[in-house]
Amino acid sequence: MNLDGLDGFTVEVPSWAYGNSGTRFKVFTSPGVPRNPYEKIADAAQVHRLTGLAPRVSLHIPWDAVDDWADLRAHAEKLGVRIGAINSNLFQDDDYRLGSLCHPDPVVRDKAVQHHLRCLEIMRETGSTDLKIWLPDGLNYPGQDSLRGRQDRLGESLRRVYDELGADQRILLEYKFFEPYFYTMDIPDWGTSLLHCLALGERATVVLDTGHHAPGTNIEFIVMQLLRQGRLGAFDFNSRFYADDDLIVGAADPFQLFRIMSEIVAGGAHRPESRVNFMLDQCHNIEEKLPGQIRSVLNVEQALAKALLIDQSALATAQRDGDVLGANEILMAAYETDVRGTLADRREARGLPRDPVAAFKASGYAAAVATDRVGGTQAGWGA
Ligand code: RM4
Ligand code: MN
Repeated sequence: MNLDGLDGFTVEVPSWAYGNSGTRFKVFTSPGVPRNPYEKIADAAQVHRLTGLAPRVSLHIPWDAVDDWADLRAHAEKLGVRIGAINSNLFQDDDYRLGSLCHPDPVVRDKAVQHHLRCLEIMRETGSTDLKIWLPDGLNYPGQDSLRGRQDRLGESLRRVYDELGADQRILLEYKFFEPYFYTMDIPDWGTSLLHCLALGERATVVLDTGHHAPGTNIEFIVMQLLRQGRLGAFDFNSRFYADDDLIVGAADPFQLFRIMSEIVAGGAHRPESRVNFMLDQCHNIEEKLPGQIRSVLNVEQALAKALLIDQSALATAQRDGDVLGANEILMAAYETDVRGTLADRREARGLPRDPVAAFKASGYAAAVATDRVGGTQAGWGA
């Protein structure tokens, strides 16, 4: 089995996966949950230590705000990881009730723009290159605001941010079809995100969150189309049973994950030089958080490994010959190959545990942090 295509492949983990989170009804707490960004990064570093796959951590601002960014960066680097995408939080401020970058009041729009400019500074101080914008703006009622006016305001606000990007910085623009608003979101789909990116310039690219589509959406088609345009900047991997569930990658549909990775391989986008940032966007409410992250990272790797096994030349021949079932069988043969043993061998050869989840459980880390992390306030949504 040739899995050389896995070399250099990485997955970025989110700081918020290590804090407490919950449903709309209840936030569950767990012993040992980090109390600050330093402890979140320490947890993230464990995922990398055990999988060798997760060398970056995304931060959410202001949830992860610290006084000394250089110090946080040094802390991460000492633990063998780096600061990844900086996520701007536009949904927890009273001023943003009617929107942020699209708000009808220019004063509020300016506040949201300034928040992004602050995020760009944080990126400079932490060595991050990616500014990730998930826009929570939208409307609950027809007539509430001008659909068109909001797009114009969004374009203007984004332009102000884009014009301040440093040479090595880029914008990752996420879309989501509903929630927190239900009549419409202001960036509900990949087409809207792409149009804004095209208007901004080549350093603006689309983020595809696997949880942000209607049931039945062909996500791999979107992946292919964005890759064709050179505008797939990043993934936010999670699951989607009914709607955005922030569960473990591939929990609902591992075959969909494979189909997505097949388009990634076909476009050569698994290679680091493609600069597609394979991020997780998850919250672990009832399951253990670190094993949840480890499992997710491994699920992405496993789907990529299977996609790398597709016999591309046989597939091309079958497609050219119009061999409908033959072509499908070639794809399915890759999907149905059990790669778990080969991936464990590969880990072992690189000095990593064959079973990272079991190694985490055996390490005593969970018990140690549960003892150490007493006092203070556990991190969670809003902190
Ligand atoms: C949103 C979106 C963003 C994430 C927030 C917390 O639904 O997926 O990526 O930053 O949740
Ligand atoms: Mn997301």
